Amino acid sequence: MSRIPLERKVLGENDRIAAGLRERFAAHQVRCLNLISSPGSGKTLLLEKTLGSFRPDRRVAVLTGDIQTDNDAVRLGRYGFPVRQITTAGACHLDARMVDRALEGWQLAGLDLLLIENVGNLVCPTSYDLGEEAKIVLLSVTEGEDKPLKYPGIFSRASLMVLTKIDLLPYVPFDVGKAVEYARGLNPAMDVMELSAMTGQGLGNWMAWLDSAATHGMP
Ligand SMILES: Nc1nc2c(ncn2[C@@H]2O[C@H](COP(=O)(O)OP(=O)(O)OP(=O)(O)O)[C@@H](O)[C@H]2O)c(=O)[nH]1
Ligand SMILES: [Mg+2]
Repeated sequence: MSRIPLERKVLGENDRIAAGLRERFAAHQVRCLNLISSPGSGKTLLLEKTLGSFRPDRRVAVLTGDIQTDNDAVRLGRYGFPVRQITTAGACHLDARMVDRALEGWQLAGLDLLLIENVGNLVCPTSYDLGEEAKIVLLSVTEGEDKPLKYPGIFSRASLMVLTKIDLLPYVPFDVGKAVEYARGLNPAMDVMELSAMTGQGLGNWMAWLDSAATHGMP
């Protein structure tokens, strides 16, 4: 009897559910984006600034993953858009089943854009398809420019790399050119942008990218 390694079995099941989600998103023309980064790179603050700059009638919702708390959903829930926390009880990533369950009761027909903040982790979330149209990787300038070399999986699969916290560039040794070179060495087609959610620098580019992704699909 052949033994299928457990990980492959789990991922196979995940892919099946993710394919169902992708079909539902397509049927309702919902663009779904999966934000992935190390803990603390600035996913939630960027999403807060994003929601804060949307018009109140924008058809957007957010799912946010966390191992333990609902802190991020509390932060994101202040902007008047539907937000749900997915607490993974120890798991280091979201999976498609968690997303499927979290969407229960939401009318996808009422949405154009679904933003998913994954659990802070640069490795585990990479292998789990959530039915998203694109993965976005955030890399803050405090993490070191070598991260694309050390964690190639996510940098190879992401459609966009957002370099965050650029307001801190005067204080930390981070070579933006090298970070981009390393990331593009893995993924030449990847879009790259730099921003500070704190000061607002570069946020216009992010909003334009998001609008374009929401309207036309991946830029
Ligand atoms: N200086 C500076 N700090 C930032 C910026 N963006 C986020 N931060 C700070 O970095 C810390 C972490 O930000 P979060 O948005 O919570 O990061 P996260 O990626 O959502 O974290 P997890 O959900 O734990 O993975 C907070 O103290 C933020 O205020 C930025 O652009 N500049
Ligand atoms: Mg967060």
